[in-house]
Amino acid sequence: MSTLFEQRKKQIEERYEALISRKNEALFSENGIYERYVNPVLTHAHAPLIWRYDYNPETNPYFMERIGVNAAFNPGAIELNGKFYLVARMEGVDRKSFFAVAESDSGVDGFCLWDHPVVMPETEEEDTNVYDMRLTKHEDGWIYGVFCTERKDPDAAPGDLSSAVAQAGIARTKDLKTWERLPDLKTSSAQQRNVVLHPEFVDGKYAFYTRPQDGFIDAGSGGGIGWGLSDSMHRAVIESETIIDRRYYHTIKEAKNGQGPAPIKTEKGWLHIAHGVRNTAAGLRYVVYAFLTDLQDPSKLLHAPAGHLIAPEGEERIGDVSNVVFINGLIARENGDVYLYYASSDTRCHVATTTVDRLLDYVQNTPEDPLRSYACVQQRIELVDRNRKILG
Ligand code: M1P
Repeated sequence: MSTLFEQRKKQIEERYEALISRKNEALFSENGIYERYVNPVLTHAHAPLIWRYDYNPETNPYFMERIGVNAAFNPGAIELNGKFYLVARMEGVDRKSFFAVAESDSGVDGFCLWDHPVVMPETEEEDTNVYDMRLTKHEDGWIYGVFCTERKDPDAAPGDLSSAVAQAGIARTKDLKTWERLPDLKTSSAQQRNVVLHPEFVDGKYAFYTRPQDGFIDAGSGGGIGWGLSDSMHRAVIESETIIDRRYYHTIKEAKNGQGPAPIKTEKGWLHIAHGVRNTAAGLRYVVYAFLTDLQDPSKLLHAPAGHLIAPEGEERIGDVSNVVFINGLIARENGDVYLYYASSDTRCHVATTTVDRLLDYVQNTPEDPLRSYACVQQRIELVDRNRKILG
């Protein structure tokens, strides 16, 4: 007769197998810009069973989960030798985030996490929490991972166990297995999150997208997505930070915004995917948007379509931090295909597929935000009238 241990082990293994082998399917795209998919590509349930269960019947007679996983979200992404890799933010039930690599052949399903999570070395200042890695294949030959390192605010009042300081941690690798930690980025901002390394040298220097902010949550005087150059990655320092994509009153990015993954180089310019945040009665709402900057000067904004590219829909709207879509990973293939890896509500990872051509059409031909209701109406009437001429 089988024991409870054996019964549960069998059930759990069968369910896991069904999850990781299920095929994904593109949904019809109403907007024509990208296709969403039926299933998320990575969830907490994708965490390998050997991460979670003690397989020894002596010490785990009920085959209970011993170290649970709460969420899998905000993945960095990279293509290596034709395979799709996500470096996901895995969050244990203990609330700590860590990185883990998942690989897939198709990019839309079959993502399997490696047996061991990433061992991210620390600097002399320990990290309390690390998350949201942006991967950049730099022309210097390294793959850099720039991520948020969060530590308790040393100036927090006694009894305040929430205030934190966010800074940009930096590590590099050649294979996603062994990571060399470099010193954190230094800027004049009190806090930094959503820092991303540009893939090419600019004026012979390393170039970073930054997001200066006054507080851990509030951007405060931080005006938007910043840009700065550093002589080195061994001790990366940005002396002067300029804002390249501003926050604006009454837009999808009025509260804050942040660069997503490293931008895609196209013949029309650098194609950026970012996130914007606004305040609502139900709390902050995070959406994904896009913009284009100049090929020679990546800090010069060329086109900025109004509004969001991706907003939370259906089950995406619900999770640990609801009403959020966030992006820090994409894969742009040689053939022009683009895989946007976004996460919903700080809970799960999804993919949306498109092409460089479709995204360029979107950023170049979608009107900019005219910033006033009256002007929005004029913009729409102009479209209606043009269509009326065509349709009669
Ligand atoms: O909870 C939503 C997001 O909040 C932060 O993003 P930002 O710095 O723009 O506010 C990050 O902690 C991100 O991980 C999270 O998804």
